[in-house]
Amino acid sequence: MSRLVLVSNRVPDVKERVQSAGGLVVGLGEAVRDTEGLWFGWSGQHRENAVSSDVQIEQLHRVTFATVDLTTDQHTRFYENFANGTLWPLCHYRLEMIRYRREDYESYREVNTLFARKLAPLLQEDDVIWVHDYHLMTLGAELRALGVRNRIGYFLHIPLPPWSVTRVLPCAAELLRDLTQYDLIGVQTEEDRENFNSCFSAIGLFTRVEHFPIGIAPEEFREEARRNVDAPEVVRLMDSLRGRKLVIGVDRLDYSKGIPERIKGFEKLIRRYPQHEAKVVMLQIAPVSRAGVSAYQHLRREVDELSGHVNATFGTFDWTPVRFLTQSVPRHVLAGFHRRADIALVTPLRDGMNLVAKEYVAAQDGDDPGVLILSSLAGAAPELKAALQVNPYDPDQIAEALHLALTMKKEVRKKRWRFLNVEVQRNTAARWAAEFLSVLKEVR
Ligand code: GDG
Repeated sequence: MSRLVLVSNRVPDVKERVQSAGGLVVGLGEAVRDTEGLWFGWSGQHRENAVSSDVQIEQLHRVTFATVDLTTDQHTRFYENFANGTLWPLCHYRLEMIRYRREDYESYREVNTLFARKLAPLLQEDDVIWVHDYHLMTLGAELRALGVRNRIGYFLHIPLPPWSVTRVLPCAAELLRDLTQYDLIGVQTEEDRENFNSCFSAIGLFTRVEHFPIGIAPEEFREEARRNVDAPEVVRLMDSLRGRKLVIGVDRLDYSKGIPERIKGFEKLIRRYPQHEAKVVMLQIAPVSRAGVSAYQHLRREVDELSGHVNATFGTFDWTPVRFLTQSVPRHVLAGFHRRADIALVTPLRDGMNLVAKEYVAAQDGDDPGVLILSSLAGAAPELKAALQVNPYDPDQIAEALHLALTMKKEVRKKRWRFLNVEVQRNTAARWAAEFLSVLKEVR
């Protein structure tokens, strides 16, 4: 059986390797579980001069983890500036937020070249290589230039806009040309697939693109939620609510997630439907992410201000309407919170998929489930049609959906949840990985 080689910007850190974390790690972890695997990527360390640094190798069961360091300059230009300051806003349709500098793009190419040079000597003839995400668009072409003839697949976890938007990026055609060196490109949705094809046809090239919506490990998450429904932190949260309904949001603190619009929607709910005043609490968990990028610092201030404004306007001495947390919550506690929450508010302005929506569904008690309010612009929307879908740019729609959810009869909640749960159970992370790899193995 051939070996599977995974390449992603970050490889799971030591803690994540033994306990399951997010969907990507779980999905890929399951994909390598029954085969021998190599997982290659950045160590998470950056130092002044890493050009001559060796590959660090660690073995865990049948998986070899191979990591390299980046220089401080590469970390800034490749990771913060180009990947997260140029490609991320472009792919999330936020043209006004794009910062493009040619030096940053050159650093992006340089890091992809470095990855290829360090990875190539570790490869065996029949390895199947699977490269992940927007940090590594040109890695396939760099490996080909070094003579690597193995099958190489690529999966883009975030959306890809159509050519009319993508062409804004000065190096778009170059990146697309390099992407055609992959044997198969996987994306989350049918729409992303069509967009990729529109981009390739605009530059007169072709490569195979298919959509493979990513899932979670639903059984595992449901068990985690069940086990932790009375965990000390969950009990403390419930006590603090004093019988009020709980609306939960869980997102990296990222401008693609629509957190300000969501708080405005919650504010409109209280204004428009006074019957909910002092009867509902919104808990927004938003661990700080990419704090080195200025747009993220700005967002932090905006959410601070908005939640402070709602609390100062409507709060009473014993009711704080919005609780905004920027610290990460342990996964098992999160699972317990989800099971207890009456509503999940998942309203990204754009999202490749959005695993939180699926985790919330998996965590519910089928006899008394909560309601999922989901952005129609999340990649999960085509699968999760039984959610209350809203346009995330419209706080009025969010307010109406919240009111509907807060007053929804149990029978309706159960019926909607059953439809959602079928989807979440059917399309697991393991299945996602297996389907991508089976198509990759048959192309050419
Ligand atoms: C990218 C794409 C695509 C969040 N806060 C905490 C925490 N989380 C976990 C969630 C979930 C994961 O992080 C976030 O995954 P998402 O899919 O929601 O979003 P991105 O991070 O933007 O992921 C996205 C995904 O890749 C996979 O392809 O779906 O569209 O943008 O698992 O639960 N986990 C813990 N504490 C937190 O405070 N433990």
